[in-house]
Amino acid sequence: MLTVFSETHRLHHGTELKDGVLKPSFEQPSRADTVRDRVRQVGLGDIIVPRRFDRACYVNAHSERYVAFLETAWAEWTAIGRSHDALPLVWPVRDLANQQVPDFIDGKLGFFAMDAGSPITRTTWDAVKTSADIALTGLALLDEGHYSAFALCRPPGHHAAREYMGGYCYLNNAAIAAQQAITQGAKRVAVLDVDFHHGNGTQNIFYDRPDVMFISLHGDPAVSYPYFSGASSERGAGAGEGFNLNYPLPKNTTWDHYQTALVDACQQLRRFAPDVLVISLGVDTFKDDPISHFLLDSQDFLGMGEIIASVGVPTLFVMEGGYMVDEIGINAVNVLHGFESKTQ
Ligand code: SP5
Ligand code: ZN
Repeated sequence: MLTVFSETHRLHHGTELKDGVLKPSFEQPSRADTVRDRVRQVGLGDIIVPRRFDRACYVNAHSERYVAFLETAWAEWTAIGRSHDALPLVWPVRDLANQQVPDFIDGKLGFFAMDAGSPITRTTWDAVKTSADIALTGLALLDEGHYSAFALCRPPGHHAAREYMGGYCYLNNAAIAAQQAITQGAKRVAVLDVDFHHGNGTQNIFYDRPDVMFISLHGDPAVSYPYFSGASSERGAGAGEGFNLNYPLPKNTTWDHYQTALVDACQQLRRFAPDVLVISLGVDTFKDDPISHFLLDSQDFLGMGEIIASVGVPTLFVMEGGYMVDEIGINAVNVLHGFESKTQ
């Protein structure tokens, strides 16, 4: 399996508001480098650099004004003399229903963000668009006849919705790739999200769409970030009803219980019969992950890849979360090895 990777990810590393304190983000550059090192060490396949794509490819999954915000936020932030990372500090919740985009940068940050977990630094946008290009390059490899590819994206994407960033995410790499597949003529595409956290952004982008199925397995929102989405009652809207499936799982979920849900999800995917499957591959379900509370061990990730292979369609793996940096390479590459063991 080919891996798509770029050193450009290192341009992004900021702070996040964590337990009431501003600290360096868990989403750190060593994550992607560790996964790249493991890909090399085990000889998964060649590692290639991404191609460049037009910004129109991002605007297919996001709104024009949101992409424009990401492009200009740093300039607007520094124009008033600020030099530290840009973070929002006020949000348009419930009764604060003014849907006008504010003119001032502090208002824009709140309007286009869901939390204080996605800092914008001077060079964030370069890393963000390269990350989306990595996913788009991975999709191009499938178009060119590869049965699978690994888009080693960083920053991750699945919390980024049509019009907001959050949870370390800016552009939704998996959603951009899924939408590109549709734009290029696929009739049905599915996104399966195995990151510990609910893929609220991907759900948001495809919620009313019958041509893109979204399935997520994640920590129960009653006790897990992002708290405000991921219930099993969220099943899609309008023509998209029934094409959004959530599997919230309890604290301390082990592989035994997890794999039952995953097998069920893959049965749903086979019934949908997508032309392409995109996997939002987070490995923060690992037992020692510092911000999550499932109990998968490294061997279990092999099983995860084997079960995903049972869907039997061309598959693009897109890197999402996973913060136990020592193990993130082993766990992510185990999924890819498990998948290949059932497809070659
Ligand atoms: C892509 C991805 O995995 N994003 C995750 C974003 C999570 N952000 C907030 C997590 C807060 C968890 N707090 C737990 C504290 C444990 N000490
Ligand atoms: Zn996550």
